[in-house]
Amino acid sequence: MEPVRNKYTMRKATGKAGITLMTLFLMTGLVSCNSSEDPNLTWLLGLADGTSQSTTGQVSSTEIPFSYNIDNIQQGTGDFVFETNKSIPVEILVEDPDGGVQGTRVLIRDANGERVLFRAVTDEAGNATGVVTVNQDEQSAVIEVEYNGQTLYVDLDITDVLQATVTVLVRVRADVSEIADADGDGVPDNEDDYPQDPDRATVVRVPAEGFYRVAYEDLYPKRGDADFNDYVVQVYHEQDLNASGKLVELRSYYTHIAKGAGYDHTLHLALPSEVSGVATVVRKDASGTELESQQLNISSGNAIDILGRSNLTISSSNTAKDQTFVMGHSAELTFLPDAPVALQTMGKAPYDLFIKVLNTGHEIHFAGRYFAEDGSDKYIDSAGFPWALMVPDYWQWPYERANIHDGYPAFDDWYLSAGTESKNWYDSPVAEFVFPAN
Ligand SMILES: [Ca+2]
Ligand SMILES: [Ca+2]
Repeated sequence: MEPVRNKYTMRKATGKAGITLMTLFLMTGLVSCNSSEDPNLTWLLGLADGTSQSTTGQVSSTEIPFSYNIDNIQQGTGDFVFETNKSIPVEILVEDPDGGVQGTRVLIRDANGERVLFRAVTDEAGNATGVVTVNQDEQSAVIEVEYNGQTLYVDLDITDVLQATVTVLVRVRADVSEIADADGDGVPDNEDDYPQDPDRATVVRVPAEGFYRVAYEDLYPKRGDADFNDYVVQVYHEQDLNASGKLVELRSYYTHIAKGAGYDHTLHLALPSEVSGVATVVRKDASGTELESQQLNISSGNAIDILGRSNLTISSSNTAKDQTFVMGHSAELTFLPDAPVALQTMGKAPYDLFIKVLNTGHEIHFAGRYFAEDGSDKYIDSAGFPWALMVPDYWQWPYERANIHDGYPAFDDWYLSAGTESKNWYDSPVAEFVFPAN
């Protein structure tokens, strides 16, 4: 198909219907939703006794003068659930002297400017709302606003931030321009990850590079021995977002990488109960040969089977000193929701990824998700420890008979400070205690 020239104009939110002939040009999208009613945001905010911090700035070094205001809700104490990543809801409002500006492209990159964390186009009120998922030790990000053919930059401090609201006030009125947009979704061809598909605009990878490693202790409800090598899997996600920034397809990739346990396990994923759709799981052996494919209708939080019995999905425990690392089986999940889903509704990767221990019949989930009637976390043990950890892909699990305290001396600083110190504890392993799995 030949690209067509579409007219677009950024439009005043306060304008009346007559001026409504706008078309947005979207770079890529992100969520548009009322965050105050969002259950996941409520959950996030409920975790902390947050405080607010406001930052303002004036910028006129570009040809387009603008000012900005950032309201951050900062993380308080008492909400530590052993998380090494964080998802930050971000709301951005772009205004000019006449009010909110529709059709402005908004992009958030990491501090290096290399990885796209979030992309959206402002809605009719001038708002773009989404979620940025980064490691806990990430301290800053950069917001880019495309305006009248120029890029406005705002630095965003995300240290300990639970939620950010950013208002960008541009002192010149929005222009009208033209874009080549073959599929007519409002995202220019050169920025559209799916230039021929009006239902998709952006691919966001989570994590932005590499994998997460997820490690489980399997003695639940008994305390574990803190070796975090009983069942280890690595995972990454690709989210397809439409032009308004909602999730239209999720692809998740799982590989079994260690089994330092006598017990056997299976791996499962539960999506939020309000999300429904069709899941397809393709399972492959260690050489990448397809073993089976399974399709399942998902609703009401019913779980998706990801990987089968752990004694059959890897040929080595990958936990002994004389072993060479081998990869286990893998699974590729494709989930097509019945309707586009706000990223805040989806929650934070790796979502509710859990194991079932076949020998005990127990499920093991991440902390922070399931609570007993007395309010206690079902997946924090009597010593205040979780049975599941998620870490970046260069984390190496302890050898058999070693534990995470030996392997990562800074781990104790991290959890004893409730996550405020040594946020990058996994960067400093002690080689004699950890399996060289890279
Ligand atoms: Ca397009
Ligand atoms: Ca498209």
